[in-house]
Amino acid sequence: MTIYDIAGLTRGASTGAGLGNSFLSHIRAVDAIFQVVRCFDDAEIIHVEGDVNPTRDLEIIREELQIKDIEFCEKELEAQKKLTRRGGQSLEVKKALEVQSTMEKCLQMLTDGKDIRQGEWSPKEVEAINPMTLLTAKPVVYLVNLSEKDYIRKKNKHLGKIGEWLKEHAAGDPVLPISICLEDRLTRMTEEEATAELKELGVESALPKIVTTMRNVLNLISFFTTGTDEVRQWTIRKGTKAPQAAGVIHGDFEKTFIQALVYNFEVLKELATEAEIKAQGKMGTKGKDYVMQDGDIVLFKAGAAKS
Ligand SMILES: Nc1nc2c(ncn2[C@@H]2O[C@H](COP(=O)(O)OP(=O)(O)OP(=O)(O)O)[C@@H](O)[C@H]2O)c(=O)[nH]1
Ligand SMILES: [Mg+2]
Repeated sequence: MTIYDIAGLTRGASTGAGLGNSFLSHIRAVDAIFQVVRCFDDAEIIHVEGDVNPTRDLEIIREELQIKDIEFCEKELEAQKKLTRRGGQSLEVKKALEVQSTMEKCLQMLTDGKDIRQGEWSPKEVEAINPMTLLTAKPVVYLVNLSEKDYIRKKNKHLGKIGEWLKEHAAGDPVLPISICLEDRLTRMTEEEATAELKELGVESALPKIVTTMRNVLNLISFFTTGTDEVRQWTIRKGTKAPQAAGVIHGDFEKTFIQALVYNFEVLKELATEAEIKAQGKMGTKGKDYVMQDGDIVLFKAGAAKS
């Protein structure tokens, strides 16, 4: 997972204010968004809007992204209308009519203040929407940035309002608390120091949860390969079959895939050793149609590459 820091998305950005439209190409290029929401008070850290007000900030970002998506959809609608104006029954025209009605539906949602990811879309509509890389179609994980004190006591005066806002505008999107101050301090410590500090404060770092939440949102899962001296983690999409998973390790393995020996980490946790797993018949031989599961530990058998 690669995380980019996107700067300059403030009120009016969609029309060129602040760093203006440069944020746009950056957000268009990503698969999903972490949106950091400021909830900490600190008079030294001046907020562009003058005060700390998380729901107003959420509202600004929502509007800026929606304004951009409205522009994209209007452009696309015009392009499709040019194709359908001539009329006729050709496949091209039929397709254009479908895209046209999907764009109209998108525009209706956006002008109603709703994000595209909140809509119910048929497979045909998804086909029309996907290539547009609309900003509000991307999954979002909200990160509520608290002061250390609030993170530790799990309380903040804005949380109630944020919860209401998310329920109305971002139902189903994950939201996680974080204290960037604390995480920042931890990164400056050795692993032992950080562990001791967290134990002392009685909290956990938010980062592992943040990473697994984003992987979930992106439908990413892990499988592992083991050798005598190392264990490696590999990332694939949910639904990936064994040969394609093997191909992540080496392109040739996909082409020459024979079978996979598989057991799951959950089973390993229970039975502790590979020998015990074998003894209990929990190691499976899987063919090319096997759908990989999160936490699979795999040995792929592949033939020699054909030349
Ligand atoms: N006190 C305190 N300061 C913080 C916290 N999180 C960030 N800051 C500070 O806030 C300032 C602004 O943080 P940035 O990360 O640059 O903010 P940003 O939202 O990314 O700003 P842009 O990139 O300009 O859009 C920095 O000086 C940070 O050190 C926090 O939890 N507490
Ligand atoms: Mg920044």
